[in-house]
Amino acid sequence: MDVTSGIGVPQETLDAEIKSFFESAPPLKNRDHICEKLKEFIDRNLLPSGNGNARRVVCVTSGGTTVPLERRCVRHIDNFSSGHRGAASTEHFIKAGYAVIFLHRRRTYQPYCRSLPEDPLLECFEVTDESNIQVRQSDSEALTRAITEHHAAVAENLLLKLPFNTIFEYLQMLQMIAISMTSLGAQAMFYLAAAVSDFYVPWTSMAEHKIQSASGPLDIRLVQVPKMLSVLRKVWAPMAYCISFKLETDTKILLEKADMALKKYKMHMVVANELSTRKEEVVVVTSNEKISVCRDKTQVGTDVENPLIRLIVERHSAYIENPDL
Ligand code: PAZ
Repeated sequence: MDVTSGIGVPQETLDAEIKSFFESAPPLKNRDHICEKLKEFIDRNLLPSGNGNARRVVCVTSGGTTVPLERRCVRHIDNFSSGHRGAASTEHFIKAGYAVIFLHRRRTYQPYCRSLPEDPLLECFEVTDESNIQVRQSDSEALTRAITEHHAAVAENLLLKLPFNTIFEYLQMLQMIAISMTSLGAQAMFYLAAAVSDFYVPWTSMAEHKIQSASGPLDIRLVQVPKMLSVLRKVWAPMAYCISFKLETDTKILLEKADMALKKYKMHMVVANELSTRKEEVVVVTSNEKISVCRDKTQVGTDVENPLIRLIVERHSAYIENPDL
């Protein structure tokens, strides 16, 4: 019998690739600290909230993973993702009553800071005559709102921010988060908006030192990153509501690819988006629908994540009521 993983690769091969990825990945430096923070965050949110139930917790992944070319990394392969989707979605999830584990690429967009200037420390403040520092009048409202909302989310245990850089860090942390969220059952959600590298250089075949240009043209063999979505669904977090994203630049293949991902990885929902219009429109693909979700262009300062998260919260509620549907 040909037992496949549902992604065209025999299950045994996939298991071996995943095992080898984790065994050969450089161990996370602060693993114990992350573990402790996760446990504390989940335990607090397991306590009954206002409605007598554990709070819903969503892991939002955000930004692009890097692929190091050297172990003592001087160069890496990167991608376009700014983390805007993840940061905006985190704010909307918190507003909807969720606690968010924000697994994000270091130095990408952060929740509550999207409307601030690029370098808020230098641009939002000015030095007064008395050599004191004060907030510029024009930035005062945005800064006050950002600080207040961020502090409230952290103080109420609704936001845990965990940064990553590399594909190795990202996948190890995703696994830790998924396993630590098991106790939440159907109250848990994964919203996988990060742009995850498809190819990488295995740690075992990676150069130790900076690659020298004197050696001539660079010839690197990139290996496919094992497809972790199916493991997330089947093994790490079988009860969680799982949403993945599909990005394409060719709109002709976008919906077909999203549909394939939905079926192959048994996602509950795939959000399809095209690179240049991703801030204006997305299409939510489920087993029996394709729903176009657009930013409300009649209002200033709105984003597409607002209606998108509203729809997702509705669907998650229905799933919690009946996970077998
Ligand atoms: O991070 P950002 O706001 O610039 O872009 C968001 C996005 C396009 C990375 C996200 O919506 C997405 O599609 N992520 C998955 C990409 C993929 O691997 O297909």
